[in-house]
Amino acid sequence: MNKAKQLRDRMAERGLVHIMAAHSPLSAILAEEAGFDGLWASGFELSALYGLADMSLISMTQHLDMLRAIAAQSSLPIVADIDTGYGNALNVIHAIREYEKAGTAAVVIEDKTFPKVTSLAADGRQELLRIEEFQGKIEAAVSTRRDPDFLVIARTEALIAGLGEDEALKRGLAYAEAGADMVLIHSKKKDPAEIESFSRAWKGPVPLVIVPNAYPELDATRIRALGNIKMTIYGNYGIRAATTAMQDVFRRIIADGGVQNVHKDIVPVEEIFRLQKMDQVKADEKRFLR
Ligand code: SPV
Ligand code: MG
Repeated sequence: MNKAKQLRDRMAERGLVHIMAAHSPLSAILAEEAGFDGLWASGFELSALYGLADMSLISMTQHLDMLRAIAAQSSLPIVADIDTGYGNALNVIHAIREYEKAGTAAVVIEDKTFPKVTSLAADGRQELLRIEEFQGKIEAAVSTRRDPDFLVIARTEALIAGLGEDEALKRGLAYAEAGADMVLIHSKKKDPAEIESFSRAWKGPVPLVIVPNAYPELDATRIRALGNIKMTIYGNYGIRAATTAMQDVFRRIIADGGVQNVHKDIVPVEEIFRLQKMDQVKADEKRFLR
């Protein structure tokens, strides 16, 4: 089935979908096995994977290459984080064509100026586009998609930029009016009150998306109680989990002067073989190598 339809159907069926960040095909395989509804091709995670800050340094080509590699190893729908759309509305047209061809189910475009700066950094320079200009980018995305199920999600950074709830609501409504299928409201407050208040005040015609990176207490039960949030994106958990595990194991190997202790605490190589589908390789060997 087409992935965009799969994502829309899942949202209709479950009321709330859980989308896990993936920075590699392996992380995508693990997310699918764990039971997530979809994957977040996160700009933050891919930047971190390259050892770079999340500030428009990774090119669209790099992001698309990784997204295609992920799509080749997963049956889950992919929500692509295309940041600002790589420029103005004309760049958005090109991006939507390329991301849709790559098999993406949804894109998230944010209303910051290009080049962007990551949202969660303290004192980040957060400059927003004029509302009309961003509406043009949303309209460009909506009119470019070929599949009407392909989701265009407009992300407002008004709360991140410290402009307050009224501005965030105004922007969300303007973006829905421009044709966005959903509005992503982002916050870097440690307390979910800002998001809960926005959700209660939101009277727009489309549902909301959140990324509870900064306010982890807002769990699925509390999200569902709000009623209008239909997608939650776990935006940096994959790269943080991988970093936690590697930091721990690498430090222990140096401290222990060898791998004699850590080997018991990490997956055996057979588990990696399983994830690499070595069974299939073995079967193909038997069948075709003569
Ligand atoms: C990402 O994962 O790239 C995001 C979410 O956009 S955040 O980093 O919290 O802005
Ligand atoms: Mg991002």
